[in-house]
Amino acid sequence: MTTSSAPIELLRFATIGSVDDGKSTLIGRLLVDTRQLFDDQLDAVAAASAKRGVGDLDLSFVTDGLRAEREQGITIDVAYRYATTPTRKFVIADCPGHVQYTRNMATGASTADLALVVLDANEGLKEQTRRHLCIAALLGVRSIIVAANKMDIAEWDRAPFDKVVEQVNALSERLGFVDPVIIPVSALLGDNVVEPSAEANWYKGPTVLEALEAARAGSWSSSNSGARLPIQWVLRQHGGGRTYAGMVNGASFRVGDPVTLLPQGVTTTIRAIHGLHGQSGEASPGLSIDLDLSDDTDAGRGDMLASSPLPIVTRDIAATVCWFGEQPLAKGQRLRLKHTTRSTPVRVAAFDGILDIETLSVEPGDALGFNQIGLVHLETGDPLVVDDYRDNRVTGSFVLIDERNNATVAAGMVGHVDFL
Ligand SMILES: Nc1nc2c(ncn2[C@@H]2O[C@H](COP(=O)(O)OP(=O)(O)OP(=O)(O)O)[C@@H](O)[C@H]2O)c(=O)[nH]1
Ligand SMILES: [Mg+2]
Repeated sequence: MTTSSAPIELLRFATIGSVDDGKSTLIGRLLVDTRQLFDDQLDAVAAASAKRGVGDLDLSFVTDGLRAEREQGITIDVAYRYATTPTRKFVIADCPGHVQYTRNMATGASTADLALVVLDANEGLKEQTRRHLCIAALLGVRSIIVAANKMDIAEWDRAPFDKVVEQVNALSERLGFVDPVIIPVSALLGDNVVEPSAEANWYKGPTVLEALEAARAGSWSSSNSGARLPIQWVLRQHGGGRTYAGMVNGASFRVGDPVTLLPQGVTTTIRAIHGLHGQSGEASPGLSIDLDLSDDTDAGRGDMLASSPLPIVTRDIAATVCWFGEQPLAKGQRLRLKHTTRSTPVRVAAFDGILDIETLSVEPGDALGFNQIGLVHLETGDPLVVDDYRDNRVTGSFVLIDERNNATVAAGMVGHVDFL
């Protein structure tokens, strides 16, 4: 319990950066040094470390729990962890850095308020780190904290750190990250993670924990759109009539508000809102509710109830996609698109350009290779009700599915993003 009147804010963050640069070790260090782990959890990590012959305590084992991860010493799947300090609650997504698993990183970063970028200060900004930063920017992440890691190997020499600062600042300006905080750390030894380092007397900034506690929370769910209810279920009521169930996003719904059912384009008002705890006058983003409307409407799963400003209804989507399929994405290709509660066939109608992650320029091209980012036009079988991704991260995003094997092969954002 806190004694202050303000509620403790929740910050969702994801670790990003190239393989082996120390993301999991940093999270392990953060959790151990803020005493988030129980003795039996620490014992299990120590036992696994001894079994693999990796010293007393391999901190990366705190999040790398899969057998394949421990055997190969890499993260494969995103591991979610929770932490609480006297001023903050954290939901942590520890993502993999290996190029093969970039798709998992995109999943982990897609709900983050902030990215904790970990890079090896001795090696500088690598291509995979640039790729992760591009994807995080596309996914709407605006804040980053950069841990220039393995400073123990650099013997706390300031030169490699200064180089990282220069590289990160140049890229951040292009990608729209606001005031990145860049910190020299040793995740392995714990310098500047929770405890300030005695080694870097030239560094006067915050520790990683202090920077995380000071960061802006809640940006993931902030939006410029009106209220949205992608309909999940239609519930038939006793005595006729029906109500619509789903999860609210974008803004709040209030009883008496006008709402439009899309794609039908029918306008009515909200008669009642039923939540988990009974009836209420208002429903805010993130709540699962059941809406009762004043007029009889005929809607189904995949339709959307929306308040002004309204989303658009379209079958031609200009989008930015990160392609994770093993075979290239080509013009004319058919896939399935999943957007909120709707799923529809889709065809790649045109390529508008491919992002060069080295120069951040957009080059012409007619196919997207593994892990490439491109601008496309998609033609959908059914009309979709969408917002621009910059206005709403829920109704502005989608995934593409290869129907032959049901694999998710792309993450998509509605609109062509600013920096491209
Ligand atoms: N010397 C030194 N080694 C470190 C430091 N941080 C991490 N390491 C080592 O770097 C290796 C990789 O660490 P991980 O934490 O697994 O790296 P990762 O970024 O999570 O890797 P992926 O999740 O596979 O992308 C391990 O052997 C760590 O012990 C550090 O600050 N100093
Ligand atoms: Mg890892």
